[in-house]
Amino acid sequence: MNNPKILVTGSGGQIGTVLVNALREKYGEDQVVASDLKPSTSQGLFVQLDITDSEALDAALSDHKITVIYHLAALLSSKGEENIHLTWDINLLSYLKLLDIAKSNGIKKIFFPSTIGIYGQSTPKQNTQQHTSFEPETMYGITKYTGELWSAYYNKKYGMDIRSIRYPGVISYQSRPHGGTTDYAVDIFFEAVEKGKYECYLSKNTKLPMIYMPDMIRATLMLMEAPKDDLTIDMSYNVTGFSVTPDSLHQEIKKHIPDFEVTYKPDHRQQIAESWTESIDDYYAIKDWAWSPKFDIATMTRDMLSHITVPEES
Ligand code: AKB
Repeated sequence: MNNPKILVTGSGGQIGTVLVNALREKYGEDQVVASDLKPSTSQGLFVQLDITDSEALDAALSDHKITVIYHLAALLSSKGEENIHLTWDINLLSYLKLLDIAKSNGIKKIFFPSTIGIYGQSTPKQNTQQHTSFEPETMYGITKYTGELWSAYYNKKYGMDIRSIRYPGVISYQSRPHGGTTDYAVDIFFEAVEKGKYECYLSKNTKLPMIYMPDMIRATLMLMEAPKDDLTIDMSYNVTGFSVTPDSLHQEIKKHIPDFEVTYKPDHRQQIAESWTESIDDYYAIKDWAWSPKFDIATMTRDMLSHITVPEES
């Protein structure tokens, strides 16, 4: 494909903020249109867009002659439970409309992020395989799993080229997540630097798969650039960086901030986390597009702490 003209939906979120910059660096400033429900706070091409508004989406695609879509707009696992019908509308119905609008605009290539939230109690928790049991317990997980099935269906039936990764928790310093179950793994760093203490909403030994943002961006771009014939997964690729517990992150941060204290007060997110898996087998990503993470818990922690600074007193 010639230089793609890209639309990123949900560009104001944790991943969108960083992905838009990475895409602009790779393909050129004018090749990437960011879009979000909220007005943009940064430079560059931007369309303010409610993802449930099909006409506005259609107009944005044709006005900007879009050839590739990264569809990030979604409500995450915790926030999604507050209004499950709205979550269904935003995460799934809007995606289905987007697929049809993309198809009628001649756009075949789409990135659709899925999640470890598609797993449930019946999924083996260790080294979770690509092909396994899926009984998600959150509306977020249900919409993402159904979205994976629709993606595979459109790929087969209409020759679309929808690619997807099951994102683990993403740790980043550039932007903070909202409404997820894995948000603590970002918050803990900011609170360590800013306050020297943190109250965690998950219990001490709750283990979840994570990935550091630079690896997540690299994985996303690697998958989108991979030759189509090399891809053997039509739904969504398992990808991981490393697994952590709140305690292992605490101990790792303490190597840099010895007095850092963490207390535990599990809330409703504990149940969500316990329904997910602890570690992921990303065999197909390694085999099909040579995936390999660069960061582990130690190198990620050092890098995170080198980027977060204590806010100045006002
Ligand atoms: C969440 O916690 O909901 C997300 C995810 C793992 O998909 N970060």
